[in-house]
Amino acid sequence: MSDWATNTTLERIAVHLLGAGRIALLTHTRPDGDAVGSTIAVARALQHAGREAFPVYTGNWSPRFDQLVGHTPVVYEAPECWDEAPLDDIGAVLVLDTGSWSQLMEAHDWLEPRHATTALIDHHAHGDPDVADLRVIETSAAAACEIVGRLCCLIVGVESATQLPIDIAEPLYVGLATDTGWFRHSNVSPAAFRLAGDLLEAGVDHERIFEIVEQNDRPARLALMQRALASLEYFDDERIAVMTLSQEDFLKAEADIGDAGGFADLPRMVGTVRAAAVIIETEQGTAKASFRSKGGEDSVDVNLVAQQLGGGGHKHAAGARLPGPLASARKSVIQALTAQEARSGAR
Ligand SMILES: [Mn+2]
Repeated sequence: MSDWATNTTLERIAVHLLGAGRIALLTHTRPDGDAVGSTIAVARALQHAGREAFPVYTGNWSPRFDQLVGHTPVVYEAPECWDEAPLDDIGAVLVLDTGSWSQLMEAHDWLEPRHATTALIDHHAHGDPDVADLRVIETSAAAACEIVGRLCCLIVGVESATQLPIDIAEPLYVGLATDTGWFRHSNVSPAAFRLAGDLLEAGVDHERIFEIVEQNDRPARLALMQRALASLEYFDDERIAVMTLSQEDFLKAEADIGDAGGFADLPRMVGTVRAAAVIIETEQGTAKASFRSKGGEDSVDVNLVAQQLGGGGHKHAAGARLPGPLASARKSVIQALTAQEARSGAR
């Protein structure tokens, strides 16, 4: 939609939140590091300012973020939670790291009538403006946490992120680090490194955070990765790489969907590969595709590929949900990817 753009300031969002008694923080379903980091950081900033705020998480929860959440009160969504305390008495809502109804499905009926008291902060190129009346959207931000860092400074009342309390600096660092692939992806920018530096100055222990978030997997994750790699196929002179994971793969690896994060990054280590996809069969028999691509002149815009398939995201990282069965989803993905690769010039 055309009015997917900033229409307010972070200062006004801070005033809006501080003026509310209790604040719910929503993010996209199956929250990742940026989703968890940004919501936990704002929850703690508001608590520092004497307000009651808590994140609400929907969809599969990844236990690797348990330590990050710590003792901060959060709501793990259940169908009945929307009618009960603490969600029955909310003065303001902040949606972070998404603005798409498709990623807020579980919250939709609760959230839609609250749009006038809802604010959103996002860094994605597309979204639904009717999710929130107050919007700050910065597509140049490497992570939602990059924008949220400034909001936290306003809420806590400090000049710079170097002065943020450590319990706010840590989750911000997790969001920034994970959304940039630990400062490897194309979204790495001077601003991202400046914030990272500020957060380290605030006391963040990089090695500890890395170990908690990235070196904390179950053996099931490697077993699932083995199966994903075994399924790897190349197309278009090894420019396109596609992997699939069926429900049987999850069963045999004794893994669940939370163990499959980041697999689409793996084929990019091959020199010829310009874009990669991993397609996962869901429990419902539908499919979920994740896309990644490399930069450069012949870069494949996987946001366009995902959009063609009803999804979206960023130029180098995007996703889409497809109807099943897995084999037909795989066919659609290969078709869309190779067509986009052919359009991407420099061939
Ligand atoms: Mn993000």
